[in-house]
Amino acid sequence: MILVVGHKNPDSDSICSAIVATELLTARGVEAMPIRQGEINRETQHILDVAGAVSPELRTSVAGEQIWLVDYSDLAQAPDDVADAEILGIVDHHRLGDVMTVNPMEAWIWPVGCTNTVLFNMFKIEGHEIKPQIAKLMMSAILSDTVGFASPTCTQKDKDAVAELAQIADVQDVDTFIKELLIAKTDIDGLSAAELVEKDLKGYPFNGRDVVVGQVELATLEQVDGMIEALEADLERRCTEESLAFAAVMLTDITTAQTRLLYKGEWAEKLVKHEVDGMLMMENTLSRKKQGWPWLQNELV
Ligand SMILES: [Mn+2]
Repeated sequence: MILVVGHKNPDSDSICSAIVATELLTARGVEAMPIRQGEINRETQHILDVAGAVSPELRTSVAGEQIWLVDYSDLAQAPDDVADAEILGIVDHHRLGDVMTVNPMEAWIWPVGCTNTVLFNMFKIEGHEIKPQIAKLMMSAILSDTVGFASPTCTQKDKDAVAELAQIADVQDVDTFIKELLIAKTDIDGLSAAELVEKDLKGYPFNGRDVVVGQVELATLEQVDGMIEALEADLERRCTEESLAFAAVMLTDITTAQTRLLYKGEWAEKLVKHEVDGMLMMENTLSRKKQGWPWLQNELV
């Protein structure tokens, strides 16, 4: 039995790709099961509901198991006891991380907008049928990761995949499908400051220290107007409690690609020069992977 596991603090791609990769392994005749390392967010729940799919089981220990990693290859995002598991496969669309394997393994890592775009092509290469429900999960994940094709991470391969998957899933009106997905993505009603920071928080080891960068995707920055102080206090708390050198959260208006960066920690002073009227605005910044984090790495060295 192979366990297919997405990254910590799972986003929609991480959950959908665990289910889809399990489907692929099953089509190969291999016994597999999707698992998740954290709670399902609102957008992912919307996707599971629309597809009529069940959530993977919550499981954070993989010691003694054979596993596939989907949507990451960084130790920091893997289960804590991943060193005691055997990694047999990786499907991902991020930079190559630092996981190590004992035996040769299967790695599918493409510079595209979503892990599900890689999985879609694996289905095609291997000639497996894609069921409508699986197609719905795949196209939802691609549209989520590429923010409805708007992200600079989006490639022609992502667009081609969605065009074909929409037909299989019998989704006639892709624009409405995207709109409903983005409404679920930007729904932060009732979430506390800590929950917002945690929502899509990623840890990065950097220059021998630990850094975290979260991202909250919004329909308008006004959604967090009354929460700035509480969000900053939460970043401060994380720095103290987890000895972080830097903690930040990108507040991204996905309609204008404008991001406000809130940040705290020992290294925070390196960024102050970019503030205007006490605010650090990153223009034309939708993607943490391709824009936010590369810029921060330059500034934090
Ligand atoms: Mn992804």
